[in-house]
Amino acid sequence: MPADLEAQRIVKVAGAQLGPIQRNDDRSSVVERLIALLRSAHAQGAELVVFPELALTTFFPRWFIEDPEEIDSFFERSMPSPVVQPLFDVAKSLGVGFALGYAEMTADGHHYNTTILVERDGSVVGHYRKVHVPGHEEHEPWRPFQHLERRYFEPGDKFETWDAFDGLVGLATCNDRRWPETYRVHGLAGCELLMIGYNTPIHYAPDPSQNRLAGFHNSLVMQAGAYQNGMWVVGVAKGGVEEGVDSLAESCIIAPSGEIVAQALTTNDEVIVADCDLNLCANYKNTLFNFARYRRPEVYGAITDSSAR
Ligand code: CDT
Repeated sequence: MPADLEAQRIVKVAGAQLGPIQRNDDRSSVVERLIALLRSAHAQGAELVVFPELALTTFFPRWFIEDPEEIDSFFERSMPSPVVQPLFDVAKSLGVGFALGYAEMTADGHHYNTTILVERDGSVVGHYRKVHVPGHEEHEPWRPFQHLERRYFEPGDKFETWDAFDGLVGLATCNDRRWPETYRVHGLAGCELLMIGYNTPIHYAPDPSQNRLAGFHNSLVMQAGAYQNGMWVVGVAKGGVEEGVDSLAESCIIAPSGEIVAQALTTNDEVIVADCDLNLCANYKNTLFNFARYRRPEVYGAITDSSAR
């Protein structure tokens, strides 16, 4: 159908970047910040607000914590948990949907780095559990700070694309954005809008020569992923200096052309918005990146299998 005869599908999306959350900041004060960001996004016309990864607490994997109770204190046993309920209530009353990253502890004791997606009417669209869990499992005292995600979180086992917000949408989390498979799996499912929260320390201890490239790599991977799959990508940081660790901000909204159409200017709490025209995805999905017509899975399917050499 010619584009001008199609129903318009323009979703105004906000990226709600967070500045640092210090360890002593109590969770209700963080929820107040989230609500203020959501209200500001709504005042700018947004109907979907994307919050960062692990948006309720400081980024606790930077510490080696031995006491299981202390570790579990960073996790939510239900969502909404009582302290987060006001965010759900305000969002529903304003008719605004949102994606919120948090540490999830299931009833049977599993731990995940999870994001929940909530529709404008307050219904839960789905949960996503981070697939690519970076960092290390054991205490490595040589580092200036730890990255113990692999100690505290189990990996999730699937990407999903949901019918929501007038289109096909998906979630990914931080390190996932560096992996082309994240975008391609969503792209193959027709995803039109991928939401990604992140916490990215600028110092990368295993190879500090990468430090100066933190911002470059951030936009490189998300812009390429958007373009090569004809989808909108919304990348939202928790940035700034948190417990002495400087983290990348630079939240941005990227069009299916690969162009950045909105970008945060600060390292603090900040809202960015863009009109995401979901019909624009077809310009790419039906031309250069018409997967059905041009992909050659019979040639390279095998090299995506880790058993292949
Ligand atoms: N949170 C997260 O996944 N951060 C990683 C840091 C690099 S791996 C130690 C990232 O990919 O941004």
